[in-house]
Amino acid sequence: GCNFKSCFKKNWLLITTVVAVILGIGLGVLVREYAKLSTLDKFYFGFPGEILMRMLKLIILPLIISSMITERTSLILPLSTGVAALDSSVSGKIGLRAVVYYFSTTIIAVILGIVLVMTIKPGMSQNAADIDRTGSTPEVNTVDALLDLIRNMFPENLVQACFQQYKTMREELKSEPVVNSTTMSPVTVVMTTALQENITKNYKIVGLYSDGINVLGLIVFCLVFGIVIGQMGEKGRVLVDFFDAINEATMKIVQIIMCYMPIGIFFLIAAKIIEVEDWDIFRKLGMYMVTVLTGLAIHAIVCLPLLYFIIVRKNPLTFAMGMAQALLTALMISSSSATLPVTFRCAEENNRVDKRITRFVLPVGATINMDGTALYEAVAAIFIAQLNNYALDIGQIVTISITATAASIGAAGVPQAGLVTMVIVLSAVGLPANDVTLIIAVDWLLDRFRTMINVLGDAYGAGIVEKLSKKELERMDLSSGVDVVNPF
Ligand code: DAS
Repeated sequence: GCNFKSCFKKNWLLITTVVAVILGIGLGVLVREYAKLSTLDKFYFGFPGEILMRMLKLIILPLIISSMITERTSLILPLSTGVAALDSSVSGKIGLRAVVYYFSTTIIAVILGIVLVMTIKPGMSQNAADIDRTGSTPEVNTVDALLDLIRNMFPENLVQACFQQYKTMREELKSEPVVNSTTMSPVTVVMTTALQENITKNYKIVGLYSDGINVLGLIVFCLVFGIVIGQMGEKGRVLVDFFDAINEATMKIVQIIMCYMPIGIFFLIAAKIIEVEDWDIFRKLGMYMVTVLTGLAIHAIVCLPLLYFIIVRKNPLTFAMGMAQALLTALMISSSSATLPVTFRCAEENNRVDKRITRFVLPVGATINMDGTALYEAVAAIFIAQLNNYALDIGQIVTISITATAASIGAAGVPQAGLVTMVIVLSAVGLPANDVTLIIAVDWLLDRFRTMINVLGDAYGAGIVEKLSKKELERMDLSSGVDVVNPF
């Protein structure tokens, strides 16, 4: 059940956050009206907020490494040990179906979010003058962008991957006549021509590495590393324990950062209000919330029910109604893990999903299947790009979808975990983490709705995997001689 003290603690943090947002706005407006601050003063004013941003960035590296390496715990261990009632070949099949479901629905959510944020364009200025500033993005073509994406998945140096990522930049060569046969010796003419043919279409590569963590490379390496040490048996044990401990420690540090969050938010928001020139930013923030909420609603009302109906052939609305109490709990406490007991009850008692399925699909889903979080992360990253007039190329958009998926898998099912892992998505494409201020201000609200969708996704997953596994389950019932109790 719900631990009283932890419930209180969660609410305490929520209350201070909301109060910090309100007080921050108030202080910002007051200072703006009555105190004439110099630019330097304004800069000092935001200092406690700057510290919050530094802490969030600091935690990225240990967070990616430990959460991705330990992800095998949720991906592989339940398949072998977690489901006691199932023999290993059956549990393997069910596990595979669940994982396919988790990934495909998360990808659908991410794509939905990207399509919405690119059509609604919440972060774009309506002001034509602003749009003109777009200009100087480096020339990269689609092929370059996609190749960079793959290159980044295979970093050649792990240490370097912690602070640099590969980025092709091309610069048009000056159209000066490079080959001049009247002044050059014939040998030089031949050599220069050969050289020039190596430089495709008068472009040369000017930059190979840029600042920013190679998030994609680290994710790929850590996932593989985690799976490998998980399968090494006795010998790998020490590493598994080691990274589990690091992961636990990292999560504790994240919690400490969360406690500082209200203070940081207070100053960040006050400073933001003091410095804004362009009040349009609040319209944009409103549009951003509308975009996220619309995406979550479409995913919950169209995508998931449709999938459920196509596969299970039962009324998805009845199923969703059966989950109502779990959904409401998720909305209230914004944590899929803490909602888990209620999710179980609703799925098993109201919707009569087989316990052998729910005991596997729901807890694993609560930690790795977060459709709402993935959608939100993709929308937030592209929103920040739009705010900065930062033109994203196709490779960066694919990077956002992959890292948003990974970040949702890596996020724990606790309040605002998605906010912390979002910094990962931003740094993957080199977006300024500072605009997170705006997003932090409204995250406590969006967190609730995305958690609700996370829980709904797990629940539909249980129904769908049960239907797909009907044969195995019936065969097991027959072979073990257990009476098949038909609930209907
Ligand atoms: N609130 C989390 C959850 O439990 C995830 C998140 O912060 O996005 O689902």
